[in-house]
Amino acid sequence: MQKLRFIHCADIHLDAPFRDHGTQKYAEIRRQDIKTAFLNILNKAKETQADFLIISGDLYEHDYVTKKTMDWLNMVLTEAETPVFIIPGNHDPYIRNSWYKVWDWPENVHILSPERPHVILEELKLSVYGIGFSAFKEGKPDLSRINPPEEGYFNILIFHGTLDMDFTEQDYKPVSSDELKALNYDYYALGHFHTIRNVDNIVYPGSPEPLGFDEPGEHGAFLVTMTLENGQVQNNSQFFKTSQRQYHQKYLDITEAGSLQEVKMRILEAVEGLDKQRDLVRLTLKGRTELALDPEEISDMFSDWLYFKIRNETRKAFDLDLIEKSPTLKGAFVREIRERLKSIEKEIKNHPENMLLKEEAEKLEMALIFGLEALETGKIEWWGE
Ligand SMILES: [Mn+2]
Repeated sequence: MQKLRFIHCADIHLDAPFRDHGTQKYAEIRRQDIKTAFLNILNKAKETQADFLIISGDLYEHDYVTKKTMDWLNMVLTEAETPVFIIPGNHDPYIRNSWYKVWDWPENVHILSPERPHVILEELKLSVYGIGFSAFKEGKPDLSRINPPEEGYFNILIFHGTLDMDFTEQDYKPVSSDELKALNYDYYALGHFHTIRNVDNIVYPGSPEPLGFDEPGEHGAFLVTMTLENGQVQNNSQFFKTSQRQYHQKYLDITEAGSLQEVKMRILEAVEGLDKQRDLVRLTLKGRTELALDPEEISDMFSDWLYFKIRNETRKAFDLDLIEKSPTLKGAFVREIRERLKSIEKEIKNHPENMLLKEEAEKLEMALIFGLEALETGKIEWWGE
């Protein structure tokens, strides 16, 4: 039985700008987080004595990465001592002035480029083929130029691009899982999606450090063990966490809140158990209210958090008495529902034990608000739990 152990990571995005918070200090802390997450990957490789490391594109941000960070990268990759396979992604494409072309990379690093997409490591019985980006945007890749798998070797394809998406969107190398599987490789080390996604042996590990509110949860990379027995390759993947922070996008419907104090209480409840340093929070207030809300003032309660932003997307409460009098569709709707509510309330008085009637009344009250919402905005949003 032959065995291989390697680490698969992608989408590190060294020196990502992190401009959304608006302060330089925050951006610096977060860029350091990315480096710490990457060091966690290298340490894991050392600890587990991994045979090699795969980085499936977007290692750094071409437009922002500094020489200082490249020096640091050079140092830590050299210290890793293990072979490292890298393909360029859409944020670090293989263009004319790419660091992949002009930089003197350590000897243990293999950049898989169009000139040299295929590397064999005889001592590991390993064959690696890589397809990265040579521009910031690229359409459908030509999979026919990929070498067929090498017999008697572990065959890994490294690829950066979108999988099983709408194929009319051609900007980021769209492929289907069926197309990849038809190549008969043993493991497909993908990059581009920043949250974990896998279809059998086609794997996106996600970004080791999450980069925005659309990347919730814990992030990390995969430690993969491949075994070859009786001509069959088996993969075993273990996720390990590397991320320093966690993004939380929250919505709070404050329609029922009677005072600013209550709104503040509800916000505190919504973030209970979260950590000021570890958890980054964006909370959006929703619903209908007459309260005067100042998001900045409420945010001040959380000024000691690394990132806590409140957005106010509440709308003015409905004035039902006024709408009822108007000769519009909304007026007719309110009159109709209120009429039905009145007759149900009468019945409830006569049959106070009948729970179905009470449920019906609650439904009508909700229909009144949702119906008006739909008539006014053309859609219904639901932020309840
Ligand atoms: Mn990326």
